[in-house]
Amino acid sequence: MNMALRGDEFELARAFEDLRRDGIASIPNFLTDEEFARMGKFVDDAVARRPGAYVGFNGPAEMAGSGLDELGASDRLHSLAERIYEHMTGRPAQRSDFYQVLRCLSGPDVNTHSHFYHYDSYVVTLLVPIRIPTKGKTGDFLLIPNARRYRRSYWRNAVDKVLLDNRISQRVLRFLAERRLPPVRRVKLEPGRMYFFCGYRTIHTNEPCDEDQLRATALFHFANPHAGHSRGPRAKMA
Ligand SMILES: O=C(O)CCC(=O)C(=O)O
Ligand SMILES: [Fe+2]
Repeated sequence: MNMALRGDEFELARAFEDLRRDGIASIPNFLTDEEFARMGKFVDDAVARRPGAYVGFNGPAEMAGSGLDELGASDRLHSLAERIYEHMTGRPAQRSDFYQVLRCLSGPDVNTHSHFYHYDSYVVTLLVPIRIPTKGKTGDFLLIPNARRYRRSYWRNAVDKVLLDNRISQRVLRFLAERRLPPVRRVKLEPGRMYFFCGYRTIHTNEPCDEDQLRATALFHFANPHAGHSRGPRAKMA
């Protein structure tokens, strides 16, 4: 077992139980208070520079100095993602870079960047909530866990995406979510926790928060099974 993970081992075993039951799990206190404060400050500063707009960051260079760049390069996070990958797929993980995103929602753009139900192209999705509103619409995370299997071919995977990325599917899922009907599940995210789920197999998205609030999440996507193929110009999410 990787040394970097030893302290997290107990939490991980428990989290795998949650994952089996709920399709998503989280590890508490994954970040130190200092790490978390630094990420929060980076987000607050970025949003203050562009008030009322959606602010997005792609890749570690764009979030240099936030601590998220260091986290994405750390052995600890790679070990965690690899363990989760092996648990989910039953196959040995290969070391590869994360596809790293930081999403800061506030202002009128909150609706444009919410309720977009999708599968990620990557097997493991790690989600770190940095700022989550505590009042009004809290921007909950919505999911239908493990709605599809792993696809052998890129094209079969692309068909799943087309079947989901159209007006009818999107409206049906939104209708269900807004009425709190199954199979859509809802998670109130808690800052400080590290959430994970199988982004490749799970239909997921976020609800909007109120326009005068801020909802910021960092995503670390790990292991793209169809890595040889370009993501294409229409890819809106990982
Ligand atoms: O911000 C969130 O809660 C989810 C974002 C997401 O699924 C993605 O960026 O792929
Ligand atoms: Fe996603």
